[in-house]
Amino acid sequence: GQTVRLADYRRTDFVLRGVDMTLKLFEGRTEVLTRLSLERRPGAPANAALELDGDELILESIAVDGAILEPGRYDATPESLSVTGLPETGPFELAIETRIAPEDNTKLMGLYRSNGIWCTQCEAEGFRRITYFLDRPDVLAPYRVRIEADRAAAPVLLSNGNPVESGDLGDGRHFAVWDDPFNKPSYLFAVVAGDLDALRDTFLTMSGRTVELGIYTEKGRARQAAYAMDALKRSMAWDERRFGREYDLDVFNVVAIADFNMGAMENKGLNVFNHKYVLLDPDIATDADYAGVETVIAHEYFHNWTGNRITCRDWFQLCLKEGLTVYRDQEFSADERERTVQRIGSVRRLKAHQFPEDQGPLQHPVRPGEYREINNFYTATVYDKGAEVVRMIATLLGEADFRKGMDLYFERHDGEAATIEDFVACFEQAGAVDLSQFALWYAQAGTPTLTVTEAWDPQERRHTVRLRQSLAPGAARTGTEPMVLPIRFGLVGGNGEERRAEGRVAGGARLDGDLIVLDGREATVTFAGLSDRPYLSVLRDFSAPVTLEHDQAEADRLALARLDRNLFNRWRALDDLLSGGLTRAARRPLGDTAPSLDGAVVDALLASAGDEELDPAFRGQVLTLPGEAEIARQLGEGVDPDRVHAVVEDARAVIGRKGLSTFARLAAAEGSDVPFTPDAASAGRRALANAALAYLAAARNDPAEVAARYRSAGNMTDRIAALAILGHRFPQSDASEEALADFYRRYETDELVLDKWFALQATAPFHDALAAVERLAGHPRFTMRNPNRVRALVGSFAASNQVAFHRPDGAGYRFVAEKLVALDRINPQIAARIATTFRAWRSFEAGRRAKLEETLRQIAETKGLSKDLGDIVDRSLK
Ligand code: B3K
Ligand code: ZN
Repeated sequence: GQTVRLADYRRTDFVLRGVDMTLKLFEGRTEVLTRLSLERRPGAPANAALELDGDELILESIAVDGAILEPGRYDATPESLSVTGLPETGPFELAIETRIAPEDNTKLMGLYRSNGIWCTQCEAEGFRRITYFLDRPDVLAPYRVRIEADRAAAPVLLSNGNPVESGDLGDGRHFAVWDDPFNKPSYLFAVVAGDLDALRDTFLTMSGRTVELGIYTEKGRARQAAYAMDALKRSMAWDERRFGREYDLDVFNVVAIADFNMGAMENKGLNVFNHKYVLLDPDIATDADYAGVETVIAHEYFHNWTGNRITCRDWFQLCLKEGLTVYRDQEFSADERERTVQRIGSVRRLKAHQFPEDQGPLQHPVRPGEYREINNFYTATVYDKGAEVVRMIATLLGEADFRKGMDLYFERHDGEAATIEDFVACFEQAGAVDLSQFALWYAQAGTPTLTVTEAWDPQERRHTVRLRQSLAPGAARTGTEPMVLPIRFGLVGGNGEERRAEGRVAGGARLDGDLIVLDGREATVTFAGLSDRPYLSVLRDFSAPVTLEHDQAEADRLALARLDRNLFNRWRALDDLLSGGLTRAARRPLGDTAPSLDGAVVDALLASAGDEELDPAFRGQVLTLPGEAEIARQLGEGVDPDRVHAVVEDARAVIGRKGLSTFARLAAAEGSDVPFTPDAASAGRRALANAALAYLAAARNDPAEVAARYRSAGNMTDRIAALAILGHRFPQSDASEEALADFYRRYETDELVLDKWFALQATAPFHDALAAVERLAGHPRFTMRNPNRVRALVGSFAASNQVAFHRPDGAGYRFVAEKLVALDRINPQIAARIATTFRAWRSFEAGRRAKLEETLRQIAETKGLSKDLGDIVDRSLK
C-alpha cells in the first residue's frame, strides 16, 4: 500500500460542476450511469488527463458530450480511469456506465445489500466502488439521483436532498428522483432502496420552515424508532439554540440498517445508521443503549453543519469535522442530561481508548501527516482527543468568544472544504489571540504529562504550586515542544469553601481567574494571604487531556473527595485514590495478601455512594472501579492480567463487605415495580442500584439473589445487569446457565439482544471463557458477515476480556488471530479495527509479550492480507 502525505496535497486539474446519476437496481446486479459536468481548472495543464478513482469496478461505456470514446482515449482498470484529450476550456459532460454487484459486497463499502435492503456507505472511499469519480472530499457538487427498482422489492427509494419526482415504469418497476442542491463531496452520497417501514414526524425550524422527518426501519419495527425521533427533534432544536444552526432541506431521513461497519453515517439529508443506534424499547435496550442512540443521532445530525455544509479539504483534516462534532454532541448530552456525569463518562472513554492509543505504536497526531489506509484513522485520537482540543479552545476563549469564533467559521467557510488552519484562524480573530503554539495540539502526538507539586509556607501564609509539562518522544516522532495547557483549578478550604487568593506567576504561564494557562515547560504560581493551607483542586473538569502527576497526600485527596464543590474533581479524587491503590497492589508479588485499598479510601467511597444529597448517577460513577485495562495502562509494563483481575476482584469484595448494609439498601431501592422511563435521572437510579447489586454479589457470593433479580427484572437494563453478574461471577453455575438459556429463548428473534448475549459470554473473566467463545463461534447464529455480531463475540473478547484473551498459554491470541485472518477476506475494516487490541503487546510480562508479538508477526506474514489489516499489524510491530 502506498503512503499518502499531507505535504503532497494539490488540487484537482478538473472542476466538477454537477453530478447526475441513474442507478438501476436488479436482483444480482446494479447498473450505474453517471454524468459528470466538468471543466478544466483555469491554469491546469492543457494536456493533463482526467484521473478518476475506482475500486473493483467494471467499465461498461464511456462518452464525452454524447460521443462514445475510442479505446485509445482512456485507460480503465478496476482501480482507475484515466481520460485524455479532454477540452482545454469550457464545460463538457463525461458519461460513465459501470456495473456492480451489491449482493457480493461483503466489505460493506459502496453499494451493498443488508437483509435485502440496498444501501450505501461511502465515507471515506466507498463512492469509487459505485462509479469512477474524483473521490476526494474537496470535490464538491450538487447531485441529482434517479433510482429504479422493482416496486415489490423496494417500495421505498431514497437519496440525498429533496424528492422531486417519482412514478411507474411498467413491468413492476418504478423510479424516484432526488435532488440535492447543496454542494457536497462524494463521501456524503447515499442511496437506500427496500421494503421499509417509517416513523414520521415534522420539525418547525427557527425561521418557520417545516421539515419532514422520517426514520426508516425493517418491517414492523418503526415504533422502536420513537426515542431516536425524539432525540432528533431535540438535536435540531439544540443546534438552533446553542449554535444558531438551522436545518436546510425539506426532508431529513434516517435509515436503520442491520449490517453496518460503524455507528452511523451523516450523508446529506439521508443518515444511514447501524440499527443498534435507532431501535429501542425498554424490553430490548439498556439505559446505555438509550444514551448511545441519543448521542449518535445528535452527532450525525450536527454533522449537517460541521462536516457537510463545511467539509474537509482532505482526509488529514478529518478531526475538523469529527473532533468538532464529538465536542458538539458531548455538549448536547451535557445540556440534556447531567453535565458532571457526562464529563466523567467522556473522560473515562478518553482514558480507556485514546490514552492507550496515544501511548503505543499506533500513536498519531490529531491531524495525522500520513496514512496508508484512511479508514484506520477514524480513531479515538481524531474523534475524542480532537474534541478535547476544541474544548480547550472554548476554555481559553470563554463562552462568548468561542461562539463568535464558531459563527465566523460558519459564515466564512460555508460551502467549502476547509482545513484546521481555517478553523483555528476563526478563533484567533474572534478572541484576538495568537493560537499558533496552541495549534501544536494538532501536530504533536502523545499524551503530555503535567506534574504538579505544592509547598505551603506557614510563616508567609503562602501556597506555592509548581507546574511542569513534558511530552515523551513516541512512535509518531512529531516533536516534544511545550504545548498550551489550560488548567482549571480551585483552592478549597476546610469546609469546602472556594478560597480567593492573589496569585503571582513566575515562568511559562499566565493566570486568568480560575485558569492557569501553562505554555512553558514550567512555571510556579504563588498564592498569598491565605489563613491556612488550602487543598489544591487542579485540572478541574479535566480541562486538558494530560496525564496528571500530582504528589498530593492521601489525606488531601480524601478531603477533596468529600468537599470539592467541583463535582468532577470530587469524583476524580476518589478515582485517583482507587487506581493508585489498585496499581500499587498489582505491582506487589503474587501471594502478597495486603489489602488492595486503604480502609480510609473504602470509607470515602462508601460515604459518597451512600450520600443521598448527591445525584444517583454520580454515585453510580463513584462505585464504578477503574477497569482492568485502565489499571494495566497505568502499570505501563510487565502487566500480568490475572494479577490485575485478582486485585480488582479483591477490592470489590472488600468494598462489598464493608458496605453491605448500604448496598443492600441501594440495591433494593429500584424494584421491578418502578415503571421504566429512559430519562437520565431514572437511568442514574438504575445504575446505582445495579452497581450496588454487583458489590452485594461480590461480598455474599450468593447467586440466588442475583438470579431472583434476573427473573423479576422489568426492563433490559436490570435484566442484563443481573445476567452479567451471574455469567461473570458465577460461571457454569446452574443459576448462570439457566439464566443464559432463558435469555436466549426470550430474545432469540432479536439480533440486537442476541449481540448482548454473545458479548456477555465473551467477556466472562475466566480462562475457560475461551472454550465458550470457541463454541459460540460455531453457534448457528454467529456469522462473520454481520459486523455487530463479530464485534460482540470476537471484538469484545479481544478488547474486554483481559483474563481470557491474555491467557498465559496464548490460546486467546491464537483464536483471535485465526478469526481476524478469516474476517479479513470478508470485511477488512472490521478485522483491522479488532486487531488494534494487540497494540499494547509491549506492556505485558515477558511470556505474554512474546506470544503477542509472535501472533502479530504471524498475522503480518499472512498472504493476501488487506491494506487495512496489514497497516495495523505493521504499525503495531514498529
Ligand atoms: N463519519 C462517519 C464515520 C465514517 C467512517 C469511515 N470508515 C460517522 C461519524 O463519525 O459520524
Ligand atoms: Zn462523526
